[in-house]
Amino acid sequence: MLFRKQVMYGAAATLTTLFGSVALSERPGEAPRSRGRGTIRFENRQTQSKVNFILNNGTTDDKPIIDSTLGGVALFDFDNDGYLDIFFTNGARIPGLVKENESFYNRLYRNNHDGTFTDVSQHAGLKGEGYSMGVAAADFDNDGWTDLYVTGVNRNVLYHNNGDGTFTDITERAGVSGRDANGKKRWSVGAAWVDYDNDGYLDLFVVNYLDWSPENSKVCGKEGKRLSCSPALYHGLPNYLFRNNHDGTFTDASAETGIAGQIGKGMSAAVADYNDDGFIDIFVANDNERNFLFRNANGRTFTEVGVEATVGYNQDGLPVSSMGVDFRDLNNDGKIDVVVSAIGDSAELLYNTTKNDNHWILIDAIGVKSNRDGIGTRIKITGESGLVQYNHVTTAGSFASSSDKRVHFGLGADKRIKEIELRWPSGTVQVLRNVKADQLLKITESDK
Ligand SMILES: [Ca+2]
Ligand SMILES: [Ca+2]
Ligand SMILES: [Ca+2]
Ligand SMILES: [Ca+2]
Repeated sequence: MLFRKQVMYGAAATLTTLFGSVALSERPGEAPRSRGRGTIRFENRQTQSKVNFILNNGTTDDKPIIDSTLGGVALFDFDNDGYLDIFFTNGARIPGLVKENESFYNRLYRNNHDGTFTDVSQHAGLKGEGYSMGVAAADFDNDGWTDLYVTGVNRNVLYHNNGDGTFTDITERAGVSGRDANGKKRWSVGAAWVDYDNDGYLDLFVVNYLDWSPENSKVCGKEGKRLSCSPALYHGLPNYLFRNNHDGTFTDASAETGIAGQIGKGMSAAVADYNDDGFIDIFVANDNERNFLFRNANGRTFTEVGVEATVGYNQDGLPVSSMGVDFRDLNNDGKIDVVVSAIGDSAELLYNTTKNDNHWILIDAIGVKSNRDGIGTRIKITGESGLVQYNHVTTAGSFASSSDKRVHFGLGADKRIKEIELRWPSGTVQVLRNVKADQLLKITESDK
């Protein structure tokens, strides 16, 4: 497990890899930590790519706290042409929290297969509403097309992918607007798709942050030199868990599952079956407070075990300011490309230009009895050298962002893989033997 320790009121960018996920954050103007270090090299091809997105947080002289926590990126193949497309979230005018002009629109860029991208946000119907924060991509209705959930301060939106290049906002019908029982919208930052009850349909976990509104916004620092206030000045919020009803609607299961009982200051979530009982668990990175680890009890309820599992605090027993989170074993040495969104600046498209002879494999798990995205599938690979690696399918992880669901393994010198074992959420165990490296391997869940 890896999570960042960074004070949240330093504005953060978001890194999401084209082939998996990393948990890194940078302040605007700083070079990404991994760039140029050691043997790994990245080259920013933003100009050539025609991805001209600039993250506009709409900040004002009072520096309201919402201005530093946005900037989600999703890498997903919205048109199923085999090439990853890029979606960015964006801010809005403060205090109105309305996307008044196109500088605030969320953006979808279609991959043209030649290193360039085309802005298709308008046609796709994804320009968005309100002050957006994060994004989570997955195929929640198992129709083969990846859908999007966009979180925000005053709007959360679920977009159904129509399969023809357009999306439809189905938030209200689906029942996932993020408003509480009193109709008050909670400020959501992260979200994660997870099939917590193993019924073959993805459920939605929404990470809520602070009880902020334009009316209760605090100001800090001297007039003319305002600073973003500490999150300690605001109350936290409980998170949401929405259970998929298989008909395009969701039931708010936050109370019955025990999720609603924990108040935090959540920024992002990651999912993994950490105790290997076949039910996926949920880790929430809280800012300035102890983190949560929700242990799944048989797909019905969750127990918060962050402290006993020793992830609640840092090694000094203090809460850490956790922003991004990743549950994976990151070692996720092949060529990994990265997209970065930075407040007030152009996005960066960092292509990995490292020269080496390492081998790799990219696995696309397609569920049949399990959810179609295969989210939650545990993959164990044994290389010809005997090297064993584990990973699992997820799109959650990294700050407010959504990664490619395909699972990448670096194989070092191994040109062949002795064995690939998949343990699907349905319980099915599937084994492939003697597989060659350096390929995208689609594996469909077997029916036995
Ligand atoms: Ca595509
Ligand atoms: Ca879908
Ligand atoms: Ca489910
Ligand atoms: Ca578990």
